[in-house]
Amino acid sequence: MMESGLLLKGIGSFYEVLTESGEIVTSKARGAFRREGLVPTVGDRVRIERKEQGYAQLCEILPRRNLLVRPPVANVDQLLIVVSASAPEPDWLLVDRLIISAKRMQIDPVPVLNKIDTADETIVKTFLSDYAAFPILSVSAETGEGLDALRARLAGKVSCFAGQSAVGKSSILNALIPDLHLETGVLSRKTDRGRHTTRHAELWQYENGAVMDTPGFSMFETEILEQEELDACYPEFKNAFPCRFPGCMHLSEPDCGVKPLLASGELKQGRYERYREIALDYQTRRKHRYD
Ligand SMILES: Nc1nc2c(ncn2[C@@H]2O[C@H](COP(=O)(O)OP(=O)(O)OP(=O)(O)O)[C@@H](O)[C@H]2O)c(=O)[nH]1
Ligand SMILES: [Mg+2]
Ligand SMILES: [Zn+2]
Repeated sequence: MMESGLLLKGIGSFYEVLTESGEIVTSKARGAFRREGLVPTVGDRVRIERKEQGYAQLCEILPRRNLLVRPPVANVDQLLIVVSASAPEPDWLLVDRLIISAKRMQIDPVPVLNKIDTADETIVKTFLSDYAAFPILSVSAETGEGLDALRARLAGKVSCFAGQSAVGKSSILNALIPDLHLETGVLSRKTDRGRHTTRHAELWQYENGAVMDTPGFSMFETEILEQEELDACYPEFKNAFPCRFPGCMHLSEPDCGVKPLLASGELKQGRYERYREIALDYQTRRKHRYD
């Protein structure tokens, strides 16, 4: 009997598959995958067949809607981009770059402000204003504030947590899943490095979906973007009147449709300043593309 499931974790050539009936079944990959150059990946939607001797075979990998390389995970629905309301000071440029990486892979970016129990007023203001065009959340892993809304947002989806080190990604997951016991805090990280702990990709089933932690400064690389592709990563640009010049970089060109959005408040100054930096960076990379 064939069953569908979600690949949560790989251990050698065995894979833990969460079936539709909610059971976790250890399955062995069919030998043919290797010959076909297919690697079963965490997040894969798969078909398994249970065998007599109490084990199951992973028979088929269903087509993927996206595939991240670092960490290796497939079919991600949303990227929770965590920033801290106190320390460490937010790296807003990293947030904006993560948003772009997510959008390029058809992943919904969800900026999450953690540590609101120790909030710095300026950080909170910047977060709420700069990311108003996104489905933002404010939480505290410490007090539990806002976690119900986060739980609702995670339901039924495959979600990845990303962001700077020490913003509280693992702490949030521990608060959501009581028996998870992920290592948190600076000390545990030092120990990790000393022991050369390999952190592998693993999904945890959660609220009819699944979640994944990623360590430190995980960054998803993006290919070089054309200006129009970059434009599409900024929901704030949606109501911009078309610019006079096609491929307008919205820097200081005449009759630019993006610049007026600053006056109307649809585009925030901070987002725009970081946009300029990112746009110029892509321009440089486009110029040197064939070097
Ligand atoms: N006050 C407060 N401290 C928090 C909160 N969430 C996490 N922390 C603390 O922040 C520190 C870092 O938390 P982690 O969960 O390890 O951060 P991380 O994002 O997983 O860090 P990396 O694994 O290094 O990427 C720990 O000392 C936590 O106790 C919170 O909501 N409020
Ligand atoms: Mg962590
Ligand atoms: Zn323009």
